[in-house]
Amino acid sequence: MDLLPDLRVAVARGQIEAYFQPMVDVSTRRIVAVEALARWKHPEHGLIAPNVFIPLAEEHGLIGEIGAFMIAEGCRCAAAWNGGSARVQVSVNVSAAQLTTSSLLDQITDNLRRLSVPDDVLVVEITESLPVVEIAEVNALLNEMRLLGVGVSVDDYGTGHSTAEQLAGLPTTEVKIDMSRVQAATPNDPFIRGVVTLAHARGITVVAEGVETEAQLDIVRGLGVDRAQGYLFGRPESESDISRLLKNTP
Ligand code: G
Ligand code: MN
Repeated sequence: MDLLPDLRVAVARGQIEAYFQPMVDVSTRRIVAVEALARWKHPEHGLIAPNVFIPLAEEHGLIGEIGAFMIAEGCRCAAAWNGGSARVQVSVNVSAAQLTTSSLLDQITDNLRRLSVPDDVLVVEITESLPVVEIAEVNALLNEMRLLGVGVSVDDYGTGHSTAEQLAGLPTTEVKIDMSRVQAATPNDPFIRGVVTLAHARGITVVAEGVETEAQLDIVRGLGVDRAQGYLFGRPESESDISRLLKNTP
């Protein structure tokens, strides 16, 4: 099935939507953040997962447009959910291709200002290991984001793409341990313990991804992980469903 021609029109026709998955504080189980995840509602094939269409978009130069849409949606919802004293962080995934284009910082700045999103609400999640030549450039960009109050999260940590330098060398505020590591974790898990020690020494928040059971939650809590995300707490939901969930959170 060749999805590329369809993908080219999908953004323009509003077939790509932002869904949001909760992240909770492991001790209180309250929602403290949500991750924006792209969903493609294809008119014939139904819901198409991002792991199918994001690589396609990256390969064919469509990621810039989808990325800009996700940033705009993330900021719009961040503004809506952070009126008054409410605080919920909103994380948006940013691919390496977006990081090395010059407009990313402008897009983020414009959205944050226009919508008056409070500081420390928006977080960008980055994943790929970058070629050494680009590290300095990306580092400068991420430092500028930090100056805007935007958080920097290292995603899928422990999959082989990620390295300790990403925690130590980049202006990281959060690290998300990949679900493969979380679901295989033991109560004394040396990898997770190591990440927590390294992260906490630098004031970095640790998130466990893919928590599906109470047993997994107990293990990561015991290892000192701060936040958890996964089906135990909720799947990615539409804006209206997440809005309702947040309204009912004490
Ligand atoms: O790469 P990243 O960590 O941003 O991807 C998050 C993806 O993981 C989403 O597509 C989401 O649907 C999926 N996901 C989130 N929580 C769980 C979980 O508890 N179990 C499984 N199997 N998948 C999950
Ligand atoms: Mn992510």
